[in-house]
Amino acid sequence: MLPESIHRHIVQFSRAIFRLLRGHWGAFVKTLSIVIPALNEAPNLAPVMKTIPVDALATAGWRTEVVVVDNASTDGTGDVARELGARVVYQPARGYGNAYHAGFAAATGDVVATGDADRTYPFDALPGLLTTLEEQGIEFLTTNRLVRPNAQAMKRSHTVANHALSGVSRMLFRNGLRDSQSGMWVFRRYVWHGIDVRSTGMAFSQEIKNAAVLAGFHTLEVPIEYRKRGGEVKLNALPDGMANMRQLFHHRFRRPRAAVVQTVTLTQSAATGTVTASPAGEFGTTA
Ligand SMILES: Nc1nc2c(ncn2[C@@H]2O[C@H](COP(=O)(O)OP(=O)(O)O)[C@@H](O)[C@H]2O)c(=O)[nH]1
Ligand SMILES: [Mg+2]
Repeated sequence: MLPESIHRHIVQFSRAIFRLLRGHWGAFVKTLSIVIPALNEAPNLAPVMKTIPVDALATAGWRTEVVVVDNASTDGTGDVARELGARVVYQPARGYGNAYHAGFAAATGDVVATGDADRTYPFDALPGLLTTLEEQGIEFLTTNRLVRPNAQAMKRSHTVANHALSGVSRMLFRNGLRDSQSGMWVFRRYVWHGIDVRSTGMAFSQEIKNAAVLAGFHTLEVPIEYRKRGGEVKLNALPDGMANMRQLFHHRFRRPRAAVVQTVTLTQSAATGTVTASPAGEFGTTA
């Protein structure tokens, strides 16, 4: 693991380069990793992949890779994703946060974009979101689903819970964000190396936003379209909601880490080419 000072210098160096080149990106090949966590989402993957506007992104100068994190699915999610042309990372430890820790370790793009594998998030909006990121010099862009036109897409109880969690988040972190639980973010990859995110489950979503704000990255929230989910919800509303509430207070009052540690190693099988994440479920044990 890199010592904290070196780690900090790498993040600061990346930010300096980013600022220097701002406005000149058009002259370079820009690389984007779209990271999608998937637990038993096989039937949703083809429609999801179809909404990724690879050609429009290429026209805008982005070379795109899609990384699907198969979170120990039992319905062939990994195979389906591979057939559809995604890079597949196998994460044996279940959990939304575990999936992202593995996916971010595998991502190679300068910019990372995320979203669920359940047809709810508008990947077709990515060209516009990336333009906002570039033109406004944003380092961490998050999205707001809790706008009137999306009212039908989310269960009423989930909307109420999302507003409650977002209100507490705003109070504790002064982050001004309306939707603390949105799973669509677009950010410069160096941000991931400059923040301390420990959640292995659903709280990962709020934690990454709050950690980016705490670390002083230039953050913006923009409204997006949110669509009805295909297939079965993986979220356990009540326990996940309670766990998220606990995480908010723990995060706000915990002692900052001496080092930013994200300990996922990826191994590739020579025989099958499968990339597997390990260890999993435990982050930051060496601080
Ligand atoms: N809840 C949950 N989702 C997971 C897990 N691993 C991967 N995922 C994926 O993470 C995304 C979020 O789950 P979802 O049920 O859509 O939660 P919601 O969007 O908050 O209602 C989906 O694409 C899931 O397939 C896991 O262990 N738990
Ligand atoms: Mg979802």
